Amino acid sequence: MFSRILIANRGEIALRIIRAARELGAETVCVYSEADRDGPWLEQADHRVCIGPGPAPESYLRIDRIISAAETTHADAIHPGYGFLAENAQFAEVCRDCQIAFIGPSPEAMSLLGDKVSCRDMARQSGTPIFPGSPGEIEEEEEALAVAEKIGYPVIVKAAAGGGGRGMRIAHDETELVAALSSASQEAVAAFGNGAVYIEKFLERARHVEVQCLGDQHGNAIHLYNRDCTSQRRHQKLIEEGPAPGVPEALRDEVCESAARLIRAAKYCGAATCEFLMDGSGDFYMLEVNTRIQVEHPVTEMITGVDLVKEMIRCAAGEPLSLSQSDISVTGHSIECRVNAEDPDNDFRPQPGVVDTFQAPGGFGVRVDSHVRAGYRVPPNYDSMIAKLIVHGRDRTEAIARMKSAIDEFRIGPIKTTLPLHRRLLETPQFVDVDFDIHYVERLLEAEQAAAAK
Ligand code: MV4
Repeated sequence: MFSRILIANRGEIALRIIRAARELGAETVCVYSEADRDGPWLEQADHRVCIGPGPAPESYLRIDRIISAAETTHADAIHPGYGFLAENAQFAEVCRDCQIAFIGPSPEAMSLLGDKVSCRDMARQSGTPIFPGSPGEIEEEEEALAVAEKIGYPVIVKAAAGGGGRGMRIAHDETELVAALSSASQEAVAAFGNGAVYIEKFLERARHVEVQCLGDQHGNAIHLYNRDCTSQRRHQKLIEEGPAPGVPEALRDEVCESAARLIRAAKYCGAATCEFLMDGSGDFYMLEVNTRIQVEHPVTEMITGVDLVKEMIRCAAGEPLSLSQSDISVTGHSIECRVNAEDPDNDFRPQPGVVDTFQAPGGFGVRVDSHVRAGYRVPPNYDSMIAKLIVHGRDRTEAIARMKSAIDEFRIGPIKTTLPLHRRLLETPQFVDVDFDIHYVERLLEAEQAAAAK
């Protein structure tokens, strides 16, 4: 096991990693920016190193400063958390060159799955369902037109290096496709320095279902079932739950096993998530693979009892997975609400500033992952998530009731949060009846605004 783990992140995930490291007997080093000087999680770390000013490009994204901090504190491993450098293959490579273990996949596995064209190719070979589309990168306009003719419009042009909704264009006919190819490619060059694009059949209404996987350095890979993340706005997830409701068990197992095969084929070490869209007839199509621990990982921990962060640390240390596939089963249902310091009634305007009141709910089946306490100042520099409220129940009905009760118990002020929106979403017939798609939150917000304007 590692003796000292440097955490190249902040906030709730830094605290989550500290807890896992402690249980494994490893010390922790937190790097932090000047804006995070008073971060409550820093008190829980064994060591702290300031790595620069508040803006992330001058601190949490500075590979050189993070490596220096690891070297001066004699850390033997780095956990990147999510965001920042978590999916940066160059960072993973620099760690390896400096003989510091990167708690995550090898740079090769990260690049292979991070490039959507090579990932799609591997998925095809592993029997993971994907959208009909171009066999690889589109080289010529004629090829794109021929593929679109074959699969039928609408199609979506995506950047091979894209993700989270960037570098995508929808085309309904030939004219739109020609325009989409060049604009998607140009945007991809500007954003990722890689203009490669591919084409898929575009699915209008869908649910977002993802599969949690774990792999080790000994060729083992398992899945830990799925989560539904359909409740989102502008590619920001709001509510996640697991297991994904309304997926027949046989189909669920088939898709989850195909995801595990893909992770195994990539010789993947650590936690990975295979994202899928599910259409109205229950068919699945893989979108992309996230090569990091995800915000919503507690949902899976609650329904499987597996500590995903401890598992990824052990795997990076060369230990085999502590579980085989037959050890994994689902118990009950879990829901997570992301509590953001944003005003949902004011176009989600960020709410930086001091949190005077922070009284977290508790009780049976309630978990709060948060770095916040009363008196904490939310800095304006980073993403606005201040807490994750996670519940577990015997079934989905109990989990929804428990979440509503926990939201009512949660007191945060004077800043506005997304809690009231969560409370409303949990009562919509769309959510209750699992009759939703990736656009329902945005449609609901528009309807609410229209009603308020009258
Ligand atoms: C799609 C799609 C429909 N058809 N691909 C958005 C982010 C990136 N992960 C892929 N995305 C999509 N890909 C095909 N072939 C619709 C989306 C999409 C979406 C996917 C998941 C969650 C929210 C979304 C919101 C808008 C569009």
